[in-house]
Amino acid sequence: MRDFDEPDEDELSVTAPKTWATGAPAVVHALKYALGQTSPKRTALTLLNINQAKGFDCPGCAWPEPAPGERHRNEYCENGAKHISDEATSRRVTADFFRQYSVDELSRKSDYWLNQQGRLTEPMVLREGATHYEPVGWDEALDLLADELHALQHPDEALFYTSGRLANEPAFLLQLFARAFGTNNLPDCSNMCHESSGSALNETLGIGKGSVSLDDIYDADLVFVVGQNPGTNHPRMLTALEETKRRGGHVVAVNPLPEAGLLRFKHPQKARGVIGRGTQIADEFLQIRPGGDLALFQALNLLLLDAEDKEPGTVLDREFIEEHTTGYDAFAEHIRRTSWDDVLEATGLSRDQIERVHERVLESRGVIVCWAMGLTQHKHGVPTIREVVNFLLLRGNIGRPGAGVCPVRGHSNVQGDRTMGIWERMPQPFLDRLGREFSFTAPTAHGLDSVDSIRAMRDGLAKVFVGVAGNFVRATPDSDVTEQALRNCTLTAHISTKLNRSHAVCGRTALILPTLGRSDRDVQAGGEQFMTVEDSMSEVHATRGRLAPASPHLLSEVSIISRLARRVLGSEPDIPWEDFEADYDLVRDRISRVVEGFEDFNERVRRPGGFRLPNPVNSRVFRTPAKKAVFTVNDFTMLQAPKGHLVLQTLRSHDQWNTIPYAMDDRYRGIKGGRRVVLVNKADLTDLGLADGAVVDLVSIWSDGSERRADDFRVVAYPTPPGSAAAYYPETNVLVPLDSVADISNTPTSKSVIVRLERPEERGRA
Ligand SMILES: Nc1nc2c(c(=O)[nH]1)N[C@H]1C(S)=C(S)[C@@H](COP(=O)(O)OP(=O)(O)OC[C@H]3O[C@@H](n4cnc5c(=O)[nH]c(N)nc54)[C@H](O)[C@@H]3O)O[C@H]1N2
Ligand SMILES: Nc1nc2c(c(=O)[nH]1)N[C@H]1C(S)=C(S)[C@@H](COP(=O)(O)OP(=O)(O)OC[C@H]3O[C@@H](n4cnc5c(=O)[nH]c(N)nc54)[C@H](O)[C@@H]3O)O[C@H]1N2
Ligand code: SF4
Ligand SMILES: [Mo]
Repeated sequence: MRDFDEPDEDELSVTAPKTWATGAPAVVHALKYALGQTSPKRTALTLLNINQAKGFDCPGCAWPEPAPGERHRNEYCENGAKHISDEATSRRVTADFFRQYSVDELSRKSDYWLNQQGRLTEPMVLREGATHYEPVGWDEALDLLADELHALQHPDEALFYTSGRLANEPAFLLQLFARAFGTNNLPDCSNMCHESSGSALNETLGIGKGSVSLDDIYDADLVFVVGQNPGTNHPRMLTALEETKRRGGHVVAVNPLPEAGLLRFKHPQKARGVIGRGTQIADEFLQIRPGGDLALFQALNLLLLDAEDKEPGTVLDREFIEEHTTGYDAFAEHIRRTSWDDVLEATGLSRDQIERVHERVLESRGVIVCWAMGLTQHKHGVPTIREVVNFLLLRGNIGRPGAGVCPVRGHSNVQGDRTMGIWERMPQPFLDRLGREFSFTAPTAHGLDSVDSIRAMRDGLAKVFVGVAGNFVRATPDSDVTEQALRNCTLTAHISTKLNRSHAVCGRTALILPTLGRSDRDVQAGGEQFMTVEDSMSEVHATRGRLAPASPHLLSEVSIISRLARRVLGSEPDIPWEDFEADYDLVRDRISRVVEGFEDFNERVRRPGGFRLPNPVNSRVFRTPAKKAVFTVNDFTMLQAPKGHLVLQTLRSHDQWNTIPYAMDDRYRGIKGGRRVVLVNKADLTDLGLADGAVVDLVSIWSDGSERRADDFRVVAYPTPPGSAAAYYPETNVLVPLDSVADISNTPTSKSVIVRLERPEERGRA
């Protein structure tokens, strides 16, 4: 249901989607947003420091920066500039603000409005039974939280959620605290994001991370961009793909939508990009039906096997397969049974199109597959990614230059957080090393992920929720269920930079603990501090804020976690929390002893550009039980909606950062002034008897017979594949049933929600 005010949408207008991305207008849009948030001076200071070796890491996506010597003076994109301006805003949320608005009123405000109020400035508490948040001192706030944690019957009744904005040092301390307290309940945003990638890659290659570097992307002969919209979500990836093409490589885009950046790209930092027609990025665009990727890669694998049969010894990398893999025979036998009729139906593509791409594969020595949410957020996300790995293994495209797997991560440090131990299922050797280093026994039972955390709160099994960064209530599925789950808690506490809905939909007692952002200077007893992050390509580097903090009352995340841990744990185990708070080098020393690949961390991270974590896959070392890369057998599946229904994907607009819309526009898709739109193919509209511009409710159906509804969406005729639709997240999260998750990874199926479109006058009649 739509239960809080959103900007007036009478202004909504729709024009044809754009066929190119970036260029001069992008720069103008970024500056406009920046100057709407803060002064020209602060804007200049922030923009000059983004992604520079001595500045701070862009708090946007996890796409890597080029090596320090190769960086542009403005090494950021339009959206990076918006993300940082949003944090560096001069607007402030003060105690007066909380006196003015009750929690109930705040819970009716839109995500946009809440974010626009600015930076949080002092700790606030909502006492049991109160209607308003009130100011509270840091000591009292942390005592209160510590008391609630002590009052639990078991540590597993507490949940510690993180979002990928969190840098390495606080992430390491958070998981240390949670485990010393006695629980592995460390749900994170990754559970809803690339968990399917981690599951598939761990099983097949022995490590849940991507294997390629930026140089590999430049040098590849063929790059697949699957289920990803880089023009909006990883804009500087287009610069890299432009370089791939300049060096003679090719790009295949696989997407249900003709996303602007995939088609044509104009480089904003080069004169030819600002004036010229730009570079055509995709040499082939496969407009696939949602969920058709498993079928596509099975078809490509079948074509490779057939080609090898015709000319034995010329297509497959037999040596690699024999020496480094296992499971080939069962895989090959299974793939040979693939039916073309099924493939064409599942993908909506023609055999010609798939064969053209196959020809390109044969012509290419180095092949990389990049992917994001279009693969991971499906029921069959894990098998689909396993099939992508099969595809790469067949021609030895793992462990050599210009080839490999590239899951493109979302949040700037989401990969680093996992490396630091933020995972409810951290492997036992890590837990052992952690326990040895700090003289305690880490709990071994797996903790709860995001979906299971919601279930636990719903069922009264978890009672205290601590969120470090992020916006749990809006990031998660089944909004009504999730909101009730959080309201069941005795206490919810959020360590945040900005106001969001998770502060308003809260437990009986609630805390807002405001913290420094990436761009803020962080001075502790031991002097000025920096932190570190790891990008999507395993490059670890320093990030150092440069601005005066948003308020004198802010504490860093490291301080908050250390002070809380001291209160909760006392001296048992003996962990020097006070020293950690004073000097982050001491945290890094411990990381270097616990986390693999971080030897001499303090020294190496001070080198310009930092260092790259080794990925054993690149030396063809596979840490699977068989010590080899694993071919897998994946049952063919097809995603189909019953008659009169559509497969709805929930996705990001150009003007939002995850749960936070910055504006009501989605420029590249031609949408302006509103977000309650649903993009539907013209032929489907005709079949459904609907016209472009009609207003409908989106009603999702689930196997238990239950229905969920999101009201009043404007229909936009759009070139989506027949039978499918698209609408923005988080407005549509209410439609995703909590139990609708990907097999194995437990990731909500945000890209395949079965819906029907209902006119408001039909409400309740179906
Ligand atoms: N500006 C901006 N940048 C961001 C974010 C943001 O919110 N705003 N979020 C960050 C985060 S956390 C993440 S995880 C990434 C997300 O980056 P993306 O994964 O690019 O994000 P989505 O908007 O979810 O888009 C998914 C894409 O997959 C396509 N798709 C959907 N279903 C299928 C399918 O079945 N098959 C195929 N082949 N494609 C499909 C959609 O059409 C769309 O182009 O972006 C990061 N960067
Ligand atoms: N339906 C649907 N649901 C989805 C998705 C989808 O595609 N469709 N995508 C999923 C994905 S991929 C992701 S990653 C999740 C995102 O889920 P989250 O990561 O939980 O959400 P964000 O919107 O990134 O969180 C924004 C909040 O983070 C806080 N914040 C920002 N910077 C900092 C900082 O430096 N420190 C601290 N402490 N706080 C900070 C601010 O208070 C801000 O309001 O959503 C998931 N949910
Ligand atoms: S591509 Fe990503 S990391 Fe780079 S500037 Fe843009 S948002 Fe920031
Ligand atoms: Mo994400």
